[in-house]
Amino acid sequence: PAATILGYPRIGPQRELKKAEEAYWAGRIDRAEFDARVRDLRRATRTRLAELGLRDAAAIPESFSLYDQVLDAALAIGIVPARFAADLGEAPALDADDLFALARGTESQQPLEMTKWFDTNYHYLVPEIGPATDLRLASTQVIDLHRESLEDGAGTRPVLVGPLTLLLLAKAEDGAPEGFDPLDRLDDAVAVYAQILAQLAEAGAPWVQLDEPALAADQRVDADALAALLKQSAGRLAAAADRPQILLTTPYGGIGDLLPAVLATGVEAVHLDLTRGDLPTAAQLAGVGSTQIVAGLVEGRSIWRTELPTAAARLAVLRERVAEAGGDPERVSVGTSVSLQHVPHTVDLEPDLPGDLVATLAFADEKVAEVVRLASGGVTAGDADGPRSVPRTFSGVRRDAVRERAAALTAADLERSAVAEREAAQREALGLPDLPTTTIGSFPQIPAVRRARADLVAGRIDEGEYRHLMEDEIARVIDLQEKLGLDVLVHGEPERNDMVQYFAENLDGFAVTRNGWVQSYGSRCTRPSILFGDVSRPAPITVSWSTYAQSLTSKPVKGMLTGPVTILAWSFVRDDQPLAETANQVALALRDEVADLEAAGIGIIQVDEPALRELLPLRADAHEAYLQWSVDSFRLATAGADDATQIHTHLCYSEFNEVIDAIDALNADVTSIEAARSRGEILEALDPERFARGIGPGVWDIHSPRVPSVEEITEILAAAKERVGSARLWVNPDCGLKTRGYEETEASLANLVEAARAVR
Ligand code: THG
Ligand code: ZN
Repeated sequence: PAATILGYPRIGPQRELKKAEEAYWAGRIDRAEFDARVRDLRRATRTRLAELGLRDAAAIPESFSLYDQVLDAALAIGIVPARFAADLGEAPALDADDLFALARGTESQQPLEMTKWFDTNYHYLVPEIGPATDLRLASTQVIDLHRESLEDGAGTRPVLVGPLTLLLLAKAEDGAPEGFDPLDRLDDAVAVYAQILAQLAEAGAPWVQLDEPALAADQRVDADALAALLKQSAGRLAAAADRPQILLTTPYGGIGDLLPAVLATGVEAVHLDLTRGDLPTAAQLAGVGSTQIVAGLVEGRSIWRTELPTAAARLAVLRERVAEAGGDPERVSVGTSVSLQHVPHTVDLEPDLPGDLVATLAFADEKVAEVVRLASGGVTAGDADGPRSVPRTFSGVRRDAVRERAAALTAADLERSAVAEREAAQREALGLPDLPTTTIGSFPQIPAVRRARADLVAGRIDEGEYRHLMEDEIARVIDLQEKLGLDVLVHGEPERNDMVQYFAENLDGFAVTRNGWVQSYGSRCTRPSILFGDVSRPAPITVSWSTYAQSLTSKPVKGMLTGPVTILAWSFVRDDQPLAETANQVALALRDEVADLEAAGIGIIQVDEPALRELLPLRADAHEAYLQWSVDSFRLATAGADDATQIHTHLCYSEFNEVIDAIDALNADVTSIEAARSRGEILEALDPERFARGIGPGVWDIHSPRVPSVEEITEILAAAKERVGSARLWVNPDCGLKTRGYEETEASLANLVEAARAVR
């Protein structure tokens, strides 16, 4: 059968895209140079994929995007908010500069909102649409890319986010009438897609890929409505005469009983995610006819090597079922479950990883090779119920001591004393004023700190010198906070590159990569750590930094840890045991760190869980089980603390209301949350009957360099105090300050302290 993938990393093996963009934005290169560089990157990608075995050009998705694939599709059909009218060029020639204006904002306009793409760590830009949005072919990028590909002799397969997913992910433009739903514009959107398809056909594209991942997640409309919407979108596009053949993909999960509706649209090929989703039954395949099925058997979002015999056996079962349903088993091809954009380029760039770990890894290039091998038919089928990834059996994967400790846990290990007892003990131990002021943890990372870390990695300075430099920075940050008059201080985290990677580097069971960059949004990337084995803590991690900071001041210094759920969410995690088990191992390591911090005299310990909401499953029926283990792992990490030790947590993003009961169940003493962009809703949710804990709704939106005035913060605090009372209200910014500059940080914190005093 044929082989294909859904998409490939856009960033480039050496982060060429990021470098070109940041150089262009900073004015270091001009538009012509920028265009040339990104074209070279696309060309290299096409060549690479052909070399890896995708010989038929139409099997290579043209999945390049300058910033985000959702933004590309929105721009293609003219979903451009009216507020940007004055900032953009003329359709149909909206170009890279227009795209960057929407993505990054302009002098007068905030950028489009960014939010998580399904249950991944990728973030997309939320299209804003209203009843009057002029839907039209506004950007010809997808057609231009196809022409470019043909010029280079390739003729790859154009890719677009499909109309249904695009509108399900969009939000109503500000000022849209009450009750307007972006889906109200589906007919208009489909009409523009039809034009694009016609132009692609004219340009010579034999295939187009339309991604409809929304089918794999619960939506605001039910399954019957989704089936009808599919008919109205893909069905109408398939009915058009003038078009390439359509491959409709359904990544990020199973679509269950929606399959018949997908097959009924009349598209030529349908992709299924068979890693998250089950193999379809013959009954579900009843309408398959001559439709090609792309079997997404190679997990595109993990970095584990596929157990090919299992995949081959599942492929064989699928082909039998297709035949049973009256289809042609020869028309089943092999693909990835999702785009490979969520994994790094290649394991070949990782010379430091141990060989036995490497033998279990497959990044994007290696996944492509797996797809090609499976499709070649050269893999002997094993057991269809066998392991989905190559088992990891080398030393360090199983540690008996870790397993014995986890097995001995009881419910009591998750419990602390009653809140009132803790409150009394903490009041006595900490002696804090009403409305205590604090920060979330990190202070701006100045160039000298980044340089010191680079010097350490390169061997230009030794550990001792590095520690000195960091301690100097900590002393500076403590001094600054004392001058500002903050009540609870932090050490500022200069020693951390990334709040997850730092712990991964200091725990057993993890490996870190040298070049394993994955796009987070736009030009920004992270390097997720690899959690491959049982997790334990060989030695205290943060204690010496926190105690050093505490030695410099009589004010309490908060210990700063990253919680188990976030450590999992932002790493590549082993798939050979339930996430809950892995989370508990991480939690136990953190529990020891909490105990050591406490023993060393640190009276307040913050355990951040910014990703708690991120791992929430796409299907509502899986929420409860997730919230159970995720909350339990946080409790396991923190419940060993004495009554007098105050446990804080911090959650980023504002989808606070969706998980407020889970946040309550974390049983932390104080919770700080992002609130700047959703103040009203957050205050509404902070019903003291429902959430009776210390709470710090952020008073300063740290995502912007704007300095909030004393009056502004005072007003916010007064309203919050009205709602939650002065005994439980904390005063803090929205999030960590790592990405901010010192100028606005000092000014904003000074205003924050003054406002807190005024409200007290
Ligand atoms: N750490 C990790 N994962 C995350 C975040 C994080 N996922 C969600 C969220 N935060 C994503 N946000 C960002 C914000 C900034 C950057 C990346 C993700 C960023 N990255 C640097 C870059 O691309 O230049 C590289 C940082 C580095 O050198 O490590 O700016 O906080 N794990
Ligand atoms: Zn945050």
